Amino acid sequence: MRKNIVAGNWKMHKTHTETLALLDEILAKKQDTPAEIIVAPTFVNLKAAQDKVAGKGITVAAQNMHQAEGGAYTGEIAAHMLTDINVKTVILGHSERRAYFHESDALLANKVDTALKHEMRVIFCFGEELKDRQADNHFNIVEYQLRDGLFHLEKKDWVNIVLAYEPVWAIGTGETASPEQAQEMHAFIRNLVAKVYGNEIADNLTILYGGSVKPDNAKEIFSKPDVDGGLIGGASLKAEDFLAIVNGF
Ligand code: G2H
Repeated sequence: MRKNIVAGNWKMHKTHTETLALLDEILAKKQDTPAEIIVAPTFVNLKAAQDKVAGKGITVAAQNMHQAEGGAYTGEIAAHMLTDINVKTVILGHSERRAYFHESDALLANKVDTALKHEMRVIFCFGEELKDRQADNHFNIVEYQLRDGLFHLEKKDWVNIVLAYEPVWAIGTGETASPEQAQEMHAFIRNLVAKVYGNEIADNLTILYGGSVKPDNAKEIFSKPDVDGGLIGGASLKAEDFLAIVNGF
């Protein structure tokens, strides 16, 4: 059965105090939902966040991790450091990591392997830039990102993969893909996975949409048959907005 997920990517926002306050508010106001709720605070706040929400129906994820097992990599975080504090979900390949930190598809394939080796779940982000869409090249770009980042995996690995399609032109810009554009790409992605891995894996795969999802557009986007939830940036920073999006299911 395919799972619905709403994940808040808090990016480089929220101090320790603010993180705990936001989680208190989310915990106090959240209603029953069929969707899994995930929040991804910054590294320094992961342990406190995990301790606060443990057993309360919210999953904590990391926004990134290093591909090595450990060692002399100043400023980096290894998978076992995350799992040691019970953080078992990691966002990889966000377009900001690809653009500002030069993360390539090959590097991301390594990171995915490391995460899976540590039995973590990966939220794998990808999506085309505006120039690609304008050149009508968006399906090709997405296909390459998936082939190079994920299609070396074995069938058994897919149980720990969640996809997040995030068209770069819609991230933090206020510009959202229309529900029809999101559905069109999500259906393309699911078909592609089905061609390579078979229908069962494709049907059970959760594919999130990300890029300026807000309370007023979430419900319509989530109503599309191949959109299984969202990865939310700006609108996940206020409990009220985030929960309104969660209630889109
Ligand atoms: C895309 C998204 C969350 P926003 O980056 O990953 O951010 O909702 O602010 O566009």
